[in-house]
Amino acid sequence: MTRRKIRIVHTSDTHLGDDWDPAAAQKALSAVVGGVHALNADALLIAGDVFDNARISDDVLNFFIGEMARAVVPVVILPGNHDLYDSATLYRRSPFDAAPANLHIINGTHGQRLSLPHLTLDIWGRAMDSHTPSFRPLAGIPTERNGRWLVAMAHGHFHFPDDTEERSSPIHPYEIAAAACDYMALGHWERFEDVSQDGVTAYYSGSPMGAAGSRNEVAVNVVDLDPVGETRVNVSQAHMPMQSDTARSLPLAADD
Ligand SMILES: [Mn+2]
Repeated sequence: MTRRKIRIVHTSDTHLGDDWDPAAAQKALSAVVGGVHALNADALLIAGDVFDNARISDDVLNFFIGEMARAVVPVVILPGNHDLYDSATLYRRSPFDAAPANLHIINGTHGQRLSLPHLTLDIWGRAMDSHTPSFRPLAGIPTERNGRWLVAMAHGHFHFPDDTEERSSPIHPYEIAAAACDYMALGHWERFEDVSQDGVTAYYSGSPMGAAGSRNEVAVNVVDLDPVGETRVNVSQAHMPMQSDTARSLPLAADD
């Protein structure tokens, strides 16, 4: 099989429905979807904590589903610790009955592989059902390639080599190094971070606003996979403006 040259936008930790500033989280997600179009991306990955908690209203779910339809390209979601795929998961609530065909939710709690044949792309992830030290986000990740691009998604805490504390949902350097993936899309940390190991490219995207470090824009990871390029995997950060109600409502300057 000939792999296609593709571009993926990776984000995480959008925390829709948070109590602190729900409007900002929604505007940030809309800016990410705008970025998917502006960057001509082939797919969007959201690596966990898409939603802040399981008590969020149907309005938030309906907003999200509308935005995913607006994305048009395939969107793959991996549940994280704020939006667990457990017996009470929000991903089985009725608004998802109306989800568009381009929205894919990884719900396999022992690992699941999705195929997007037109992109020559497989995506593997393990949906989190409990945020504990025994939940291993990378347990069961493929160790062999099948000719397609393989992108892994994982939501958890990267253990630096000198990290001695036991954390929930740990991701160890040796697990990344052993993975047969072209890119690992990580979530759980609010900030952008390169945690690549032994030639396996692995990044946290950070949350859209957290990675941008600004209230007026968002940042996402742009992952270019090119079968003939000198570097098969290239990762960069793209910044997009966030539509701000405050900015829109500012009065014109007196001398305008
Ligand atoms: Mn998290």
